[in-house]
Amino acid sequence: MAVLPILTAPNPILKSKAKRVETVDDRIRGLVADMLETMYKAPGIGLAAPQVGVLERVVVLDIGKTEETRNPMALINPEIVWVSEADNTYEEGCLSVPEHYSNVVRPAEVKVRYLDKEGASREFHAVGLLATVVQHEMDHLDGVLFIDHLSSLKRNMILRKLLKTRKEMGEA
Ligand code: K1U
Ligand code: ZN
Repeated sequence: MAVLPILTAPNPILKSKAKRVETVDDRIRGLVADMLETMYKAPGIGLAAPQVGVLERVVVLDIGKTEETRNPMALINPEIVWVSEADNTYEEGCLSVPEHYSNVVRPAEVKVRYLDKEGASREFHAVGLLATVVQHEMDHLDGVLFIDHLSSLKRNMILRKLLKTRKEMGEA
């Protein structure tokens, strides 16, 4: 297992659409293991493959609060098959948009169909924080960041700040 570097915005990979996984094999299971290790190390409660530079439709999640209550989930080719009419607002963060947080409105509940690590088709019903995080991670698979849900004024302000920080750190 390995901790992978997490890409930060602006980066064209984070704006690209990820491809469906054709076969759930040891390569994908290895990617899932590396993504979970990377997510726990960050720390984060979700991670999508494009955030580690892999344009494939793979997501990991764990909203457990402590190591004792860990509940890692891996979703391969996830699809939202139902959304609630009611919305929920949550102040979101993103490991690819470090140190910025904003309210985002999304459906309060969703039903998600996905392949598990053995390639079996499964579904789950998500509410509350889990519903927010799974939608946030699935956006990453389509090249959408939480800042894309904000006004262009707010989004550009955040992107400018990220570029400034990157320059100050000598990375650009
Ligand atoms: O970058 C990501 O996609 C992960 C992101 C997931 C997320 C968080 C909140 C709302 C929507 C999506 C994060 O994990 S940011 C870090 C974070 O929220 C957190 C970190 C440690 C403990 C608890 C929360
Ligand atoms: Zn994110």
